[in-house]
Amino acid sequence: AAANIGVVGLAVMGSNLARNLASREGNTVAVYNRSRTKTDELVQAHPEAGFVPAFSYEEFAASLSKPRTAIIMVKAGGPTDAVIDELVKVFEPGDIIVDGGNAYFPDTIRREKAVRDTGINFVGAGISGGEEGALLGPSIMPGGSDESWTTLGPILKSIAAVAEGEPCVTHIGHNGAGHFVKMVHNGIEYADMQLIAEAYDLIRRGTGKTPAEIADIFAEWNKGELESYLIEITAEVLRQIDAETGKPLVDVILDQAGAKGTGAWTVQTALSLGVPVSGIAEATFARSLSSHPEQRAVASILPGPGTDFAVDDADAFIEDVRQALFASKIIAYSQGFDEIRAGAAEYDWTIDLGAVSKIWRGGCIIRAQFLNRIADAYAEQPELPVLATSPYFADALTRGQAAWRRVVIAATQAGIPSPAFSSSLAYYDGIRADRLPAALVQGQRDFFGAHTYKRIDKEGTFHTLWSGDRTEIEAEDTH
Ligand code: NBP
Repeated sequence: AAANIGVVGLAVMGSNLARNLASREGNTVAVYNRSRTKTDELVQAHPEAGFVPAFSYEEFAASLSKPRTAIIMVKAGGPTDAVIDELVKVFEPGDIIVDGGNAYFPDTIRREKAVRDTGINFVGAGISGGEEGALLGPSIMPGGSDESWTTLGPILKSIAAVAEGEPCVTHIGHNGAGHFVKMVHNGIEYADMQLIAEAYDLIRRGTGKTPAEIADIFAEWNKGELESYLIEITAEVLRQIDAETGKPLVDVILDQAGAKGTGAWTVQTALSLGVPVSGIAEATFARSLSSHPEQRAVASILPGPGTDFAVDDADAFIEDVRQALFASKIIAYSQGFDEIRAGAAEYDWTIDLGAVSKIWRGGCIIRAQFLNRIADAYAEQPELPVLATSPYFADALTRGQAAWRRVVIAATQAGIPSPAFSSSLAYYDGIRADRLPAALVQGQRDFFGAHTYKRIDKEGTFHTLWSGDRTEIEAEDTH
């Protein structure tokens, strides 16, 4: 037994994670892949890593010191179950199996329970940052038991990204908590990307600026409160010229956005938890809408407002868009953290929301300065019910709301879709409203389904005899 940690699955993520582990003081890394070639290639390409290759699960288990710790980095779903089944056969009680793939958190809850029954620890760990993150330092969101964190914590801390001196990893909570938080991270990523894309589209169509000129605007924004990895790479993408045509690359890329499903999971989960993550939902739907060329071709006959969109004062409009972007971003993150809070309550996890925002400051796709402000907000008020109402964010929304409204009005009048901007504003106006037309919805529900309603002026549950004499009676609560 020569290795203290092992990696199963040596495609791009697994091999980079194995190299990252091997580069840290004190680690010897055992590696195994279903098909032998990947193992041979990795070991030959990186002699400096001192990998201990294994060519069967038995050999892999024998090469690990106890308690054995192995990180699985294979395709999520069936392949993950297949590897767990094999590892359970060769591991012993007290050993630790970590799934670092993009598992759907209910699968992680199921697997954790099944593996725990054998006495082996199972940790579902969300890993963000793509290939580069895996190699140089990802943001890691591990779930699992406290016991497994004792062994695993120092190893994960050694390979995670570092932000302001702190490793971007924390024990999120039990069983599926880590993969749940990773899922919401990806959902927020969808919203952030869509908001940036809408800002770009509005500036381009409103001011006629070229992608390269807009790249300069984003580079400038990246020096202020919007500073983030996504803004930074947006500038790089917009500046890129296609070698073949000489055109901006963004103009030759097909405008159909793909998705691997984590945005949809975030929205589906939010729907079942009853959490309005409208920014993430609109971003996910915007990708779906873009990916139906047959529908878009047919619908192109539908008319727009019939006027050209050209703003009078380009600089003022660009500043309005910047403020609208920041305000909408606050709402998207506020909604995402709301989903984590609701998930924790539903699945009985204790999740420190401030710690979550801190481990997203480095290594992952949504890394940003902004996350420090979220950490501050939860440090001041751990039970904060709506993140957007914390003093810093409430102040930003107060300052930005007029610009935000102007941008949504301009987009609507010009016929430019801005689903994430406008739905975020609608959420803002909804959540702050003194009274909502939900009262009428309750009346309608009571009318056709006797679903009952509550009154503002007295306790109890009521029903109006709509098909009778329309008097009101006290009723059983049928919400
Ligand atoms: P892939 O998701 O492409 O999976 C390929 C790996 O799965 C190979 O090692 C393959 O072995 C192995 N595998 C399969 Br497929 N079926 C197997 C089975 N039945 N038994 C054993 N091994 C099996 O690799 P990836 O892109 O490196 O991603 C790994 C994980 O990390 C995924 O869950 C992914 O969602 C997650 N992730 C990826 C990124 C990213 O940027 N790519 C970021 C964050 C998380 P073989 O070589 O024998 O076919």
